[in-house]
Amino acid sequence: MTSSTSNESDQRGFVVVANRLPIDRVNEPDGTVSWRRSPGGLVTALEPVMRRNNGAWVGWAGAPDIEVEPFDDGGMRLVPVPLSTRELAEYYEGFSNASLWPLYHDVVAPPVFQREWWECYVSVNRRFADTAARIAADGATVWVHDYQLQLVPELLRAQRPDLRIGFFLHIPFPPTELFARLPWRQRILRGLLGADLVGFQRPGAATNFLALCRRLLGLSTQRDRVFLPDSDRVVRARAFPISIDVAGLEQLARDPKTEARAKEIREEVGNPKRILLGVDRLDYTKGITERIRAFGELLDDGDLTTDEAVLIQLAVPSRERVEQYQILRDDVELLIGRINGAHGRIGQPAITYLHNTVDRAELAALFRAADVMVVTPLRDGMNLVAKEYVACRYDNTGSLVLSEFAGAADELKQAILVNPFDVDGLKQNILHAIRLEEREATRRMRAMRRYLVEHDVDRWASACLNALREDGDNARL
Ligand code: ADQ
Repeated sequence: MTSSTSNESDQRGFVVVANRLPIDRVNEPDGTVSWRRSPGGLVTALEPVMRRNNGAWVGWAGAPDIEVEPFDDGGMRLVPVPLSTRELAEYYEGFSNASLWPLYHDVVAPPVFQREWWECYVSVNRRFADTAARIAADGATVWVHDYQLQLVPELLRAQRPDLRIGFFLHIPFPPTELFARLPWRQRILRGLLGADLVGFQRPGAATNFLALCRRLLGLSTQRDRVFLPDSDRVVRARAFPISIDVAGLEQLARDPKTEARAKEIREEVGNPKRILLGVDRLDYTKGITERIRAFGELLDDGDLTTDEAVLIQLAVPSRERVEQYQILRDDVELLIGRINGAHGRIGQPAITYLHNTVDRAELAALFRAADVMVVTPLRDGMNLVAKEYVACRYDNTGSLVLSEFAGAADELKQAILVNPFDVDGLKQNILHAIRLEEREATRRMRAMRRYLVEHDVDRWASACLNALREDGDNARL
């Protein structure tokens, strides 16, 4: 990793702008500072494109109140955007995660609107746009990511009309009646319309966006196009469902060390007939309490015993300073405590719960150990965990219980689809998955795997970038 200050020659032809850099700044116990690569899917997907195009990544370095000079890492230029403690509280925890996040996820928690948070969101978005404008070469492609940066496309275009700008939203885009609650609704739409191409996870999200452009901005649209008469531009809005590094994960799953660890996990939880698994960020959109309640009721009703099935629930700590997340953690832990108190035995809890991050190898071993993967979000842009489970089931075994409110349900059609708001239905379907005939489980898994192998994250990135390139050729009216 080399460090140097930014100058004219550092300009790049391909720039990714995201809230976080693909690496984290870590304070080591001995007082030194190091950088750790975060193994996220986005980095994996973009790495080849980054290398080919000598790309740059603009994002926050993960620690407040520090200024870090741009530096090179593995063929990528990393350009940190500083955030103060106050900005972290107002732009990130406030407007992004307490206003937009719940609003965009069907208000499964009530969104909070505060004018100071909005002001801070605007000024931080401006800083990201200014940084991208400095680093982008003439005519460069700039790809902006996610709900934290929805104003960046417009702010960037105002300074750099020569750029080709794409935007991708990783979370759902809400229906018109919900989006209309947002006090700054027109500003957000105009922010997004600064892009040439706005990408969503599901076709329904693109439809919502097009309807809002008509209704709130009075713009005319035709199929996936929005016409902007003032600037003579056309913006396209389309779905590009994101995916994972299927081959890489499958390779890890096939590793004999992974299989040995999977066997060990089965023994550690008492060798039940079936292991159920939940893996999520600890977030109220993921339907964790609904899933655990359903499992607990199956035990209470006597429909299930812990000899037949136990649940392993992994929950990555998330947004721990936001109040809703603290409440959720208490609810989940209370519920698990009650169920384990009633149904666990010494050395064999009904639910094994980890509030922790695990590495990729351990995650793959868990996916290999699990007979039934239970993915029950109340609303989710895509849900990569569902795809990761399928990628690891190379022997076509195992069942996936999947919420119809996850984007992944559009593609993984042979999953056992559930409505997580319907506790009885959820219980029946979990039981159905546990007792599914092997032939039927194999038929479903084979079909899902066939689809997934064809639709991996490379294909997603190429589809987005090719569409953006095409748009560049006919963006003018
Ligand atoms: P997230 O809401 O974070 O992503 P998801 O798509 O499920 O949700 O991705 C979570 C990632 O974290 C997965 O790769 C998973 O393996 C990993 N993970 C979860 N628990 C873990 C643990 N305990 N230890 C280690 N890793 C863990 C947002 C949107 C989604 C969308 C993605 C990508 O909310 O809908 O699919 O972006 O666009």
